[in-house]
Amino acid sequence: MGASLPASSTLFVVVFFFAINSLSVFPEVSVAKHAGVTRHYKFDIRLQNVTRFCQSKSMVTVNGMFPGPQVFAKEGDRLVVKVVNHVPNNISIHWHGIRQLRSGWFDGPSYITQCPIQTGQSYVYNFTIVGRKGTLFWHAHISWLRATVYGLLIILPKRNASYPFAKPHKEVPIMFGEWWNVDPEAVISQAL
Ligand SMILES: [Cu+2]
Repeated sequence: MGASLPASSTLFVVVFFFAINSLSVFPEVSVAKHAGVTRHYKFDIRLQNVTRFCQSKSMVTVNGMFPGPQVFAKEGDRLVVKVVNHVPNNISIHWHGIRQLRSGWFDGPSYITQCPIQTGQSYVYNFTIVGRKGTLFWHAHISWLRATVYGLLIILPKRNASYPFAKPHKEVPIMFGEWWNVDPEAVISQAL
């Protein structure tokens, strides 16, 4: 990268608004035998030019979005996420906070539960959400790609199940992240 190191980073807050009862946010679903449904997502890992704080740079993203797309499910649903790697870096995606019961190979950490997804390759994560509800997140789990590759994983209560508190009129997820003026991968390479 042409920019000088070390990087200056700026903390910023991303706030998303969405109506909890808006079914339009849900992706196409297919009915499964178990209580939940199967929800399909596609993550295209690709480079995208992003501008924040008057600085522009090319970064690794999911579907060209920074932060990445929100994933919605209900407790008991199955998530099927096809990840296609279009960038030079190896990558994997960790589903942070999900209990991988008999599906450990879909947990996501590169070189721990799976080989990373190589350039031009794809991998399908396929797991059921058990014993979790609330706002979790997903992120890249190799080197420092997690600096730009992350997004929310919002798990609503099962159908006909209640919230563990009064049902909110509206939810406002807040995600914290950092902005790096240079490529974090270049920073870690220099540090190593
Ligand atoms: Cu994680």
